[in-house]
Amino acid sequence: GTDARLRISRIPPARPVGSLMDDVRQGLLAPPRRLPAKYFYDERGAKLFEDICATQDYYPSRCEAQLLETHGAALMQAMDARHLIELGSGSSRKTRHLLQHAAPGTIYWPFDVSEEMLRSSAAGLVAEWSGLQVHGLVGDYHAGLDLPIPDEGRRSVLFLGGTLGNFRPEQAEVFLGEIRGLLRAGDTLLLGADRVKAPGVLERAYDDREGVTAAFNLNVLRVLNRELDADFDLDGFSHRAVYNTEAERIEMYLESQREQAVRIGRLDQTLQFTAGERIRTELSHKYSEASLTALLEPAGFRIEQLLTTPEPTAYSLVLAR
Ligand code: AVJ
Repeated sequence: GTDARLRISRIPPARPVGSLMDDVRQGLLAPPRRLPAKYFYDERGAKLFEDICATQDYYPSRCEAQLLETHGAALMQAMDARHLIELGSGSSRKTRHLLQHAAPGTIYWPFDVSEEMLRSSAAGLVAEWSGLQVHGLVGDYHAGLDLPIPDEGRRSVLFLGGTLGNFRPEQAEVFLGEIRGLLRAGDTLLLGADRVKAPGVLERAYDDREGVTAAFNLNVLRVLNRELDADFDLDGFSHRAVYNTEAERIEMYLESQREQAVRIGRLDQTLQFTAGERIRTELSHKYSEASLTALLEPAGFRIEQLLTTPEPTAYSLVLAR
């Protein structure tokens, strides 16, 4: 039955990872104000991200889905994996283009912080494919990749959506090293990476005309209000997305619309914002073939396939071994 093929485990942090309180203390109390992007993803934020993927303007997930659909069979054959481990699996919707080519006995390990989304997508997958086992992992991959994968069988790590881009290059290299620690000779990494392109296309993708990205960005203030007993007025801040050409990255900000004070109850602190003052909420790096190689090679990966959608919305899937 489906129950025997579905398990969910909680993954405790393998190492201490800064709490929201620590990160707010470190990043928000004084300018330049910034917050780690991972706090977007409470249940509401995870759903808003799914909605972003359905907008006209946010091309990466559509491009990635198209690459997975077109090349899914060949990728699965090249990976030849018994264990498919997906970091930040979300709804697993795009991964279906791979899973539909899975050999019987394949085990899919979706790893995500959003338990509700993980449970419902895992249930859907085992119901649809009788040859598939799903072992969902609930946790934060920033706290390490010490995962209960059995020794037996080839592995492939899937890190899709371009999420590696949220790390600064030096952190990305460390994280790729951790991924490599999960893999043995012959195992693979399938990485989604958004490409450097015209700033206008990028800025539109991160400030979509339906306003979903704006709602997603502002949602982090709701997270702070709830978790830290803060009193951010969501109408007092607006969404900004700027492409930094030098650093080859989108930077998202929340900009204070006026001079205002914000109380953070659990820190017993009051923040003073000037009009126009910004909080940086996300970095999303864009890659060239050269920068991808420069990131992957020192981590011990060799690029085996580089699949890219056409301009103006270039997006790549990298199969590395
Ligand atoms: C899920 C991190 C890949 O950076 O494109 C989408 C998140 N932020 N729109 C990205 C996001 C604004 C997304 N990642």
